Amino acid sequence: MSAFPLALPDDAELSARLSARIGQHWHRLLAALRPLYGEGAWEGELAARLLGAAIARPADLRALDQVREAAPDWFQKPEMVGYCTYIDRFGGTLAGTRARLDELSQLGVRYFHPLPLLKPREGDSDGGFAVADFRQVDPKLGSIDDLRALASDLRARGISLCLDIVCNHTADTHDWALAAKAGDAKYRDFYHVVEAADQVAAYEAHLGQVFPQTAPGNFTFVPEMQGHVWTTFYPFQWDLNYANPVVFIEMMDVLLYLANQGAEVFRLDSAPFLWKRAGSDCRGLPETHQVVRAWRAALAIVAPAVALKAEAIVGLAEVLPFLGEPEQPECHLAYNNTAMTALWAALATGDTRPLSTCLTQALAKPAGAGWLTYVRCHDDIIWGALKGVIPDETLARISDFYAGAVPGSFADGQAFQAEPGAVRSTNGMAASLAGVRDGADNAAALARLRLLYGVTFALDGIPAIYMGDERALTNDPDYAVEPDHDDGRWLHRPRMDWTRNGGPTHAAIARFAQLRQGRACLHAGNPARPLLTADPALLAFERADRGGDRLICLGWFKGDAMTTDLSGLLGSGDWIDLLDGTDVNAQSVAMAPWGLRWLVKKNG
Ligand code: OTU
Repeated sequence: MSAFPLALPDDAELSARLSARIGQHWHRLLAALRPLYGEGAWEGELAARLLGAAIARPADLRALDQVREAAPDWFQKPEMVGYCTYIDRFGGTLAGTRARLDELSQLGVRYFHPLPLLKPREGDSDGGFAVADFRQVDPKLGSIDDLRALASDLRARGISLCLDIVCNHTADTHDWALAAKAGDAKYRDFYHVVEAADQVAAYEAHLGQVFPQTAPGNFTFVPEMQGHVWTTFYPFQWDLNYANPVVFIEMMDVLLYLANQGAEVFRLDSAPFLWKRAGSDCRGLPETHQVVRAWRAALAIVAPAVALKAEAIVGLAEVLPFLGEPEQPECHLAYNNTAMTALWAALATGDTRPLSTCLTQALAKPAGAGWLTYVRCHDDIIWGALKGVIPDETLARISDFYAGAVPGSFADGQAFQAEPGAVRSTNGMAASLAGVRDGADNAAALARLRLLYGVTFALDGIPAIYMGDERALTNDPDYAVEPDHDDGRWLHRPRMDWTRNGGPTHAAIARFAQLRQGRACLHAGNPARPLLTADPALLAFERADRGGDRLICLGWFKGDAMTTDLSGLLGSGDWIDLLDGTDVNAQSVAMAPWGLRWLVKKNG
């Protein structure tokens, strides 16, 4: 293995720290990249960018690096609670968001994920996921100075800022794409351009489609390029060519730049799609994992305070590799999307066994990594992630259920696009999918919403609140009125209604967050272990710490009250429900309709 090719900076303290980190991680970086790029001049450029970013890193963030190197489990702490929103829908602008941070603190939030806020293309930008400049903020939201100010306000409150890295593609109006269109060969090589139509067909034969109705196919013919540009998502989102080491280095530089503005977590958007290989489905290829491992090593050298989060909304077997292995770490975090999806499945069917299966499978996660657990996000609920866990016919029925197309369904959602023959995914706010309808009697619907959040907050990981769920905010039925908002996912991207009280949900979620504080068994290093119950509608799982702290979460996925003997499961001793403070007798545990309990030993 080669030594680091450049001299370290004069600053003795920085140089000592860098030298230690380079000793640990430089060989990892090369080991990940050399199989992709061979040995070459790119190594010197890579080293130069790392050094440049290390020198530019502000003092307060360097101090945070040291704190986190000493406590690398910071993102696994039980106190971690997340919140995710579009900036324009929440605070209007970055400045407006800074004025709304009390909302986050009241909910116990320690991790804030604003959806894409970098400068997007004009017109439709897929909600900001078509980035025109990775170093500028969307001028409608503010400036890079506002972003830095938000990051430091958040940090002062103990809240970590998570930013999206839309690493799979750029907007067709990014400078790189414009240069490529103007005929610059260097930038043409930033993208995948296929000249012959039969070659396109050869690729397509193996590829799936993400938006088959609004953006069919995976290629877009671009006359200026005299070829078909690879566009997995919308035609204006051009997939980057990671077979080119310059692309890897440029995106790494973007990560380091944004880390130096104060981002503490990066959500790697569309992570499975990074590497392409003819004859494959181009999802989760081994080379994709090498790219992610290399970014991890780069951050470990320059900004060890920063964590990576994989956005891979696929089956668990494809998600787990993004968490790496002890000797080859990748992301610190990944979305536990199968648990989320199975939770909604349980709410529709009353059968919690698939959720227990997903939780059991999730135990395979490496100990040092963590899940991001959630009830809803800005995307559709993709039922296909449960392929193999729930039969396709049942998934199709669940999809219909949430679209309100099954008699007796409480749900008020809509089906999203899908490939022919595939189960259609689901759009809708959590409250609407749980049956909340403005002006109606929502007692049962709100109990369902509380159940979903209460289970999610008891699982291992960072539980993230999706904006508005804390106020039981419902769908935006008029979403398509806004320009460029015809994609059905805008149904669940309403504007925050600050006047809405939403019933008991806000207090319930704040209480879940509060109860997590300092509870050793809820550290993410203690996974949720499913417990067998006699009734499939009764979910039970345990969180247990080596020190003896233990919590059992019970969730009842039916609309009638019931009482059951759980002495086999709970054993002897007196139990108390943390949520309402009542004593619980193991021989007759009462569950309210859509009921939830967080049980701990009374004097334990
Ligand atoms: C992500 O989602 C974003 O979350 C979406 O909002 C974007 O539209 C998209 O990328 C393009 O940037 O397919 O249906 O396995 O599921 O990357 C959403 C990952 C998506 C994909 C995910 C993608």
